[in-house]
Amino acid sequence: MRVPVSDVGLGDRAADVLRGNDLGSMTAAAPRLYPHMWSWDSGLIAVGLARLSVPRAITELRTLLRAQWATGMIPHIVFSEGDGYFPGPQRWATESAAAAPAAVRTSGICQPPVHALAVRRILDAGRAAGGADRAEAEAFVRDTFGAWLAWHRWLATARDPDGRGLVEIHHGWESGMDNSPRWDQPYAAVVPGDDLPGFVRTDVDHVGDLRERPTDAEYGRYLWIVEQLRRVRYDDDAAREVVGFRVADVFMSAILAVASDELAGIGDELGFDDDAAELRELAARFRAGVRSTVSPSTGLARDLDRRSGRWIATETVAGFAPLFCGVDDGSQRALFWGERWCGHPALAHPLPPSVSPADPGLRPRTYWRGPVWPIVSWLFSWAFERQGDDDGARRLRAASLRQLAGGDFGEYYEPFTGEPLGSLHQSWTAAVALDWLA
Ligand code: 9WN
Repeated sequence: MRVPVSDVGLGDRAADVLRGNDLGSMTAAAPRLYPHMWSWDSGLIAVGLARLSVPRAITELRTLLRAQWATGMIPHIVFSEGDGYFPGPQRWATESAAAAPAAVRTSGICQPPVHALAVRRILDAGRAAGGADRAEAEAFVRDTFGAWLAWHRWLATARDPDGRGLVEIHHGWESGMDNSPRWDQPYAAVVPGDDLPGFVRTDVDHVGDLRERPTDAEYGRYLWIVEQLRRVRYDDDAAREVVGFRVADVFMSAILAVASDELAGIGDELGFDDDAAELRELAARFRAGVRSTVSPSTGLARDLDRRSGRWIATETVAGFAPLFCGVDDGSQRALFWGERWCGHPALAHPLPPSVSPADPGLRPRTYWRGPVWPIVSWLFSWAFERQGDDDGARRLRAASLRQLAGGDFGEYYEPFTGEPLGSLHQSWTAAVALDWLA
């Protein structure tokens, strides 16, 4: 039986996880499975680090920005010196890309833009602490504002070329929800070529139960897209022409909307009025895009397969994108807490699983096909708090702290038993726990 640790002990253990995964100027996403820096992990890790050390949180994001591409893209992986992860820098071969940074090895795709949430947290934590922390946080925000703006601008142009307010992704990895049922339809059209170079997976060495990870067939498609992008040297325009996977990701679009609002608020404080106005327009455009995807029959938001022109209607947590970015008329909030979602009687904790517990296709141990991801719960609790729904935020926080009470900081959790799955000591899980405990 799992012995719950107290909240005080939980905070200490979360801090230990972040210290244990600290590589100096970056935090590994997990000790063995993910020995490098991941983009959206680093944003959420910085949220947690801001509760421990403002300078260390700043270092995390400065490291990430050193990997930013000349186009503005922030790559999804910044490679450390460590190995044991596939695909590593040799397979990505981004040195062929004109826009890649010279001094840092990175992947060639991106992930959701949560970073402005962390920048805000760092600024607030620095101001609350005062003294040197305050000065360092304010200098950091001033120095890096332009880089975050360039990142948002890149998403709003290269990834929304026709201005419809939906971010287009070129790989399931870009969504951060790699093998979600959301991507089954577009991936079905991705057929790896005979000339796909061979590969040996390493992820399966680090997870005891192979059901918890994507299948080999899924990996073949993942690697084929990397190959397509590598062959056009990760050029944005060429990528849109050749890539076999082009999907408007509704949840990433919602994240871009709220993150743009956060950055606009910072822009106001810095006196960058034009930039703040541009970011607010961008937020409004992506909110309208998110709203345009809602299915009249289910009330959930949908992704759009840009290659086939078809809507992708799945009952996944991403369907709550409107609730997350504040364009809900109240019906999504009711659905979220209702029996098809957090109120489902079989759940171990009233938290949103990656797939509806009422969907017979839910696979309770398989990665983004059913488990509860604490970082997703955190994103909703952050959004609820920002919207003034203190009760909703408090409920998610309380249930999540009960879920994490064993102190393992799992990557994801079995929704019906509460068992931690995937990697243990996952950095971003520890980080969001620290934020909830603060
Ligand atoms: C591929 C690091 C990352 C997260 C993603 C999660 C998983 C990688 C993988 O791990 O993806 O990017 O190899 O499975 O799906 O959200 O950022 O924690």
